Amino acid sequence: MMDLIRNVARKIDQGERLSDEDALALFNSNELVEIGRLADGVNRAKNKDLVFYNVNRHINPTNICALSCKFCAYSRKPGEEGAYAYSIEEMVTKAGEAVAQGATEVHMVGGLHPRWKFEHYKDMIAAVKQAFPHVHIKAFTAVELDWLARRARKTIEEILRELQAVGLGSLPGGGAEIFHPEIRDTICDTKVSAEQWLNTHRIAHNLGMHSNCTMLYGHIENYAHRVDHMRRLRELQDETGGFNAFIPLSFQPFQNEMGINNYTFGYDDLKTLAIARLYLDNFRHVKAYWIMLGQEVAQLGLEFGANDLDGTVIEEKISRMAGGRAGMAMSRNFIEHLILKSRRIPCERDTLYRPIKQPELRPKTEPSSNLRQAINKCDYGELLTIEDLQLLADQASLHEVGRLAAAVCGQAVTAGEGSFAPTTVLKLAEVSSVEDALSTLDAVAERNCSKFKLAASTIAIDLAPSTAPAAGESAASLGLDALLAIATNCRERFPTQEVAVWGTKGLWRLAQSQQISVAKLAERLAAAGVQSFGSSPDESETDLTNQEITELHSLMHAAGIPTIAKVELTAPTYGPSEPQWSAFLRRVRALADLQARTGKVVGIEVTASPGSFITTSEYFRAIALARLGSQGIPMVIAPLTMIPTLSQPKGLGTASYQHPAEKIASVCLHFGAADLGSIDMQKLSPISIMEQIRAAGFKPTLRASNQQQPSLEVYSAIEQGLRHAPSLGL
Ligand code: V47
Ligand code: SF4
Repeated sequence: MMDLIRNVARKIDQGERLSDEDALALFNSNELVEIGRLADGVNRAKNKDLVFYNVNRHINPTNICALSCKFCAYSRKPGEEGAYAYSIEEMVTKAGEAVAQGATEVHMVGGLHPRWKFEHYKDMIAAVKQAFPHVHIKAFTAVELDWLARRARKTIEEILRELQAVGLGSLPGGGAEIFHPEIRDTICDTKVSAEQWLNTHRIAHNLGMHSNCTMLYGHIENYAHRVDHMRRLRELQDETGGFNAFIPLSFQPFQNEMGINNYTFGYDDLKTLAIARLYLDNFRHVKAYWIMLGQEVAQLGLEFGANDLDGTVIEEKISRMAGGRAGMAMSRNFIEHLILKSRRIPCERDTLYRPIKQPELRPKTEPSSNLRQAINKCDYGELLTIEDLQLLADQASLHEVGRLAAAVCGQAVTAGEGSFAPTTVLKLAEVSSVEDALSTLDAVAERNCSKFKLAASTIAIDLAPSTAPAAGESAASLGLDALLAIATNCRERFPTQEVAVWGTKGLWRLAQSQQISVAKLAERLAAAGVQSFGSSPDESETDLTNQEITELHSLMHAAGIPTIAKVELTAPTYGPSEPQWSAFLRRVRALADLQARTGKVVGIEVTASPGSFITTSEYFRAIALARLGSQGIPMVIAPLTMIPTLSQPKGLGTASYQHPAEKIASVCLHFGAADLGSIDMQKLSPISIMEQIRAAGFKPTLRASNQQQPSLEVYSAIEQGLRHAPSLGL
């Protein structure tokens, strides 16, 4: 595979165009970090450190549509529930609200209204333009234009000239979907053909109008269809040069007639952005459309060749109605925050990519010789000092630390595997007695087994105070005897599962309330059959010193209990300042030193401390640095349920991704993580997580003493992508 990367790198260096075969091979390769690094290089050569965004508003005039594309959750028939159509006054009002917030662009696309005449569409544009002459109107996909032309019995050129005359500025990129007839004829057979779509854009370009282009991916198409799609766009761009930006649109999987209910994998999103950047060598701009990717993947997209985050958007309906979770609007401040946190320079643009204000570019700096030394040390497998790690934190690119960290993972016994621990969690503070605890565990175990045909591999007794609204007794008040009795019983009832205790502070509280030493407590836990110890996800440990943490872990080790430690990254304020790398790295190093003494630290979990403003690219850097700073510790864990996310999901009942972190978790496996942490099977489906891991190119395995691998039928369901295979009752 590295031959492929070398070959592509050589072509890029020599200004040679990638072939379709190259693009296809990249899609089929698992070298995510390397592909991203190449794409980032190409992007920076074109756009330096600039990342564009615009202040805009989407107005979708109507969802009433004459067509019935199979993937579309947005359209309605006249009179159908949920059908709407804005009046021209309403549209002007909406545009006015956006202008008041500084919008320079209005983006208008919608359904093909069976009764609206061409004149009505012209009036729409004219009214908005008259009210706000300085606003750029980007409106109507090639699909809408074809519809208008047919209804008005005019040519596309005539339609475009008339719309241009009343204020149409450019065309959006929608309606392209997938050009290849094998797919197009299935998902939107009544829509304009690829040739018609491309010709409409050709005509617009020849009239001096710019346009965008999109590709709807992540449904039934394969990689070859994607490459075919991009090739046709590249050819038209060669001919006219009229495309501003390429925008891959990740399929939003709700309420479609194709029976697809999976979001795209973050891994696929990033690869698609990067390959688009590499293959579409005649495009200057590649957009990470956050509305469909989610803010987390969109920000990471900036490392994978994207140089544009689209805009503030406000009230987007098309993806929202199809299950988009990213929210309807993002403030200018938040967009800038994401860009600054990826160490790039935000630049507000107009529709034609002219900066609204000239940005200040940083002078290009060569990597310091110290940084090069630190990188060389990594490459030769030498131990890094805390100063080396700090240099990597401050100066190395995310790809560089990712590459180095992945190489460390590649040397591990479990290389190529991505593990996690399906877990049954018992909050001690939420049970009232030993009997209550045991019957709760029995019920959960029974439910999990019948639902997933898979037993948990770990039973975790969490000592943190309850986070439930009606909190019961505190752990300390239920007492040590109860904890020991529960552990002993678990060992008997669930002999193939590991019994873990979670909670550093909880352990101290327990020792204090029982007036025994932690050493003694550790011995008693070991005697009761407790086999591992870790942090509680619900209690931060940033206020504990490294010495306190390592001492507690070493007492556990002395009692024969292996441990997993937590390292939290802190960014106390919102804004461009860097997170507290030094404190983070020192804790990593303290744990690595402990490991050198006891050899019983099984892993370190990387999380953000509560309330911290950690963005996704910072989190990925933290994963990689943790890996590089703790060479002797078997695994770095990106605990799926504790990955910091930027947007919160809003109760989308049947969502395949119950948490946005699920979209990016398996990508962490490419940046030095080997494990996705404990997955509470009451909250997340282990099947979906295995599928994620597999999609990122790793073999999913279960961690901990449970040797009971998923049944073959579960594995084969994953292979076939049958996440909701009815026969399995999943
Ligand atoms: O044409 C419809 C797509 C497009 C779904 O030019 C879906 O700057 C995902 O083109 N999941 C409209 N996509 C949006 C569009 C666009 C968006 C942002 C910027 C620009 C630009 C253009 O949305 C449609 C269709 O391809 N779409 N349904 C869905 N379920
Ligand atoms: Fe209508 Fe566009 Fe939806 Fe197709 S994708 S049904 S053309 S609104």
